Amino acid sequence: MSTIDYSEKIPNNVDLANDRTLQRALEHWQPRFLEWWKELGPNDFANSDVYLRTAVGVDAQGWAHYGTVKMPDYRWGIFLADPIADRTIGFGDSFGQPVWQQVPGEFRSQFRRLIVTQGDTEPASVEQQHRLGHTCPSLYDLRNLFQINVEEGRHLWAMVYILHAYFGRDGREEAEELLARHSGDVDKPRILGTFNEPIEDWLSFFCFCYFTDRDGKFQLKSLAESSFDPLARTCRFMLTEEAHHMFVGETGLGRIVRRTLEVMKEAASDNPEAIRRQGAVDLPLLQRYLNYWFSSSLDLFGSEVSSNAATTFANGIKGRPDETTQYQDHVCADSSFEIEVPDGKGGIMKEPSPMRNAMNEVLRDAYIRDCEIGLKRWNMQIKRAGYNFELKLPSNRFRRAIGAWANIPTDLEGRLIGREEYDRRMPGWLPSASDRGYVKSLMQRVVEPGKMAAWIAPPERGVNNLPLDYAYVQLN
Ligand code: BYC
Repeated sequence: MSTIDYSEKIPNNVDLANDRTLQRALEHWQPRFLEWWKELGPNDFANSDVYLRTAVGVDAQGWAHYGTVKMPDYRWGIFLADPIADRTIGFGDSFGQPVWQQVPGEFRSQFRRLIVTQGDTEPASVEQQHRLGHTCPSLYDLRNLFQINVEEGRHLWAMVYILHAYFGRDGREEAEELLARHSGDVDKPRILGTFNEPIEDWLSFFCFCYFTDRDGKFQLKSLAESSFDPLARTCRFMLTEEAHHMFVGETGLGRIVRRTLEVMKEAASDNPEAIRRQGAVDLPLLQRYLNYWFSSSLDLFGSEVSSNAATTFANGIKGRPDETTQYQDHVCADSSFEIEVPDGKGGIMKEPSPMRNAMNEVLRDAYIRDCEIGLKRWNMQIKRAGYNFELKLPSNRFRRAIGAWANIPTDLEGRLIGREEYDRRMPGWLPSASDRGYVKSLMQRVVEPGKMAAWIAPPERGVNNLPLDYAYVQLN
């Protein structure tokens, strides 16, 4: 097992000290990263002491150390999961051959495109969440936000390491660009749509962690199958950290549902107005936020039929999550996959696509099934409380901006409708200006240890077995 060298300026388990050129290049990038963090990270809290976990090893047990840190002093480092001895290529045309320790020249630009896209999302999310700390519902939540922020910063380091170590001058230039594009910037936006959407309230934040970080899980799992072993190992370790981000999303939304149900019981009403008078999030409002973030996150998988996806699969660049255990056919040269597309006459038709071209859709299908799990749990809570309201994921055809369904008006069930009806009904499907205004009004900061905002129930337990009223952040 490799250990992490913390005496180095950049903690790492990649023996950076023995590659002076690479070390110098990364040490040159490091102050730029810190400047970016200062400008667009949660820097209004630079002097706060935050109870954070820091990676200290890469094995499943005991990989993290918990302690109080000021965020600018967080040790962002480069950690790759341990190599798997004699690992072979798990899919595509080179199936069964030894994995690569260097990027084959002919696949260089395809690899670079995916690594840059992955890398771009990490700082984007920190930028999106830049000001959330000011309206935290509790110190526990504030700490979780900061934990996520520092780890997304570390995930940026993970991709920058790969770019610097394996892509020469192009890689160094791309690493600079990762700090030059900004979420929502009109001239230099982030690459993928969702990462340019503002996250101005905690309901959006929890939806983002639930839906968008889950895309991260699926994409990282696919890249963890890559034939380029350093990329696969980097992504494997990133997944360890990613799990917490989805936990924050799922428990955050679950706690909102729990609090709403308490208020519904107290008010003896499920009328949204009555719930809002008590300062909670009515369930139809929550549903509209789910509609928004789920439909946006679906686009992150790309087009249903994609030549990029076919090429990256064939070339062993990007596989499917759990490729080895979940699938029998790892080559997919002759199989096909049925895709639903608009028939051009106002209906829907099924069309077979070569399996390799349909890989984005295969991933999106698996993602949707994974998203259902939380909804089942919350619906169970609602049912147990005696209400027959059901939270639902909208159809994967609803409000798409990428792929076969881009700009095709459908209702939440995915039925094709006219543009006029679509525009008219949209305010009932997505958060309206008044919904957002109401949610904004709830965002009052609560920073007394153990106290929660009125719109969210406390979590079941604190962080790392600490009590809930522990001062997870000392604001100083
Ligand atoms: N918005 O053939 P197509 C995470 C572009 S999240 C804007 O349809 P392809 C995280 C596409 O780039 C995981 N543009 O799709 C979560 C391409 O442009 P170029 C991030 C989009 O290439 C929370 C063109 O459309 N990781 O980690 O098969 C917090 C045609 O593309 C969008 C990855 O995404 C969109 N939604 O697949 C922090 C993994 N969708 O190149 C972090 C790496 C597509 O022609 N990326 N386009 O200019 C990939 O695997 C692929 O690039 C995609 C797209 C799956 C994104």
